[in-house]
Amino acid sequence: MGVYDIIYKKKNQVAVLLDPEKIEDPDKLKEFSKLLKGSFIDFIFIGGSTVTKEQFQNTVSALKKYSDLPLVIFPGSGQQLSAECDALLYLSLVSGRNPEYLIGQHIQSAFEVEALNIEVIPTAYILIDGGSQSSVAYVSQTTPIPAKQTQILRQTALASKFQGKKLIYMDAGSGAKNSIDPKMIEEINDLELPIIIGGGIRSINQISLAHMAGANVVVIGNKLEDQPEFLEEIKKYKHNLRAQSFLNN
Ligand code: 1GP
Repeated sequence: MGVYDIIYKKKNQVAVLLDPEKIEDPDKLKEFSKLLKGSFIDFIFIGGSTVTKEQFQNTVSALKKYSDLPLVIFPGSGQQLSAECDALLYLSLVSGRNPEYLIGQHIQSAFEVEALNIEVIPTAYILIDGGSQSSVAYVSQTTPIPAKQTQILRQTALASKFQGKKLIYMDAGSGAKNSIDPKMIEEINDLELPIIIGGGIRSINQISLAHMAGANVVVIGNKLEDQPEFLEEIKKYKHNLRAQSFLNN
C-alpha cells in the first residue's frame, strides 16, 4: 500500500516531524530512531521552513539507515527533495495568495520532482492562526485563516477539492501557542479528503480530540524534539486504541 492509501484508510495515525535544521547531529538522529522503533508512530515527516538542500539530504540518508518507517517529504521549499523518501506531500499553500507557494516553486522544481520517481500527493496546505506568528507564515509572506473561521476554511477546502487536491494539511505552525480547534477539523471532515493536522500539539488529549474530530494523521514536531520520552505516552495511547477497537469488533 502506498503512503496515500495508508493515510486515507487508517484511523488515529501519528507522524513525527523532523526538521533537518534542528536535528543535524547524526548521533542524536540515531538515538531518536531507536526510540521510534516499536513506538507505533506511523510516519516520519521531514522538512522545515529554512532548511538547505545539503542539510535535508544528509538527514534523509541518516534516517534511511536507522529507521524503517515511511519517510514523507513535507517541503518548506522546492529544494527539499530526495529520491530516498517514500512520498512527497506536494503542497500548495491555498490559505495564502503568494503565487510562489501556490505554483512558483512547483514549476521551478518540476523536472526534479519528475526524476525522483516517488509517490507525489497533491496536498492543500492550509495555515490556521495558532495565536503566534509562525515561521511558515513569515517565510511565505501569507496570512493564516483566523482560528475559528469555519466558513472560510470550508470554502478553501472545497475549492481545493474541486482543483484536484487529494489531501488537506491544516497547520497552526511549528510551536503554535494554540493547536487547531477540533471544530475546524469537524467542519471539513465530510469532504472525503483525508486530513492531516499539526502545530502546537503537546498532549495526548490534543491528539485524541483531533482524531475524534476526524484527523487521519496528527503531526508532532517540537514536543518530541524537546521531550523524546513523550513517545512512550503516544505508544500507550495507540495501544489503548488498538485494544478498544479489538474489543468492539
Ligand atoms: C508544523 O505541523 C507541524 O508544521 C508541527 O508543529 O512543531 O508545533 O508540533 P509542532
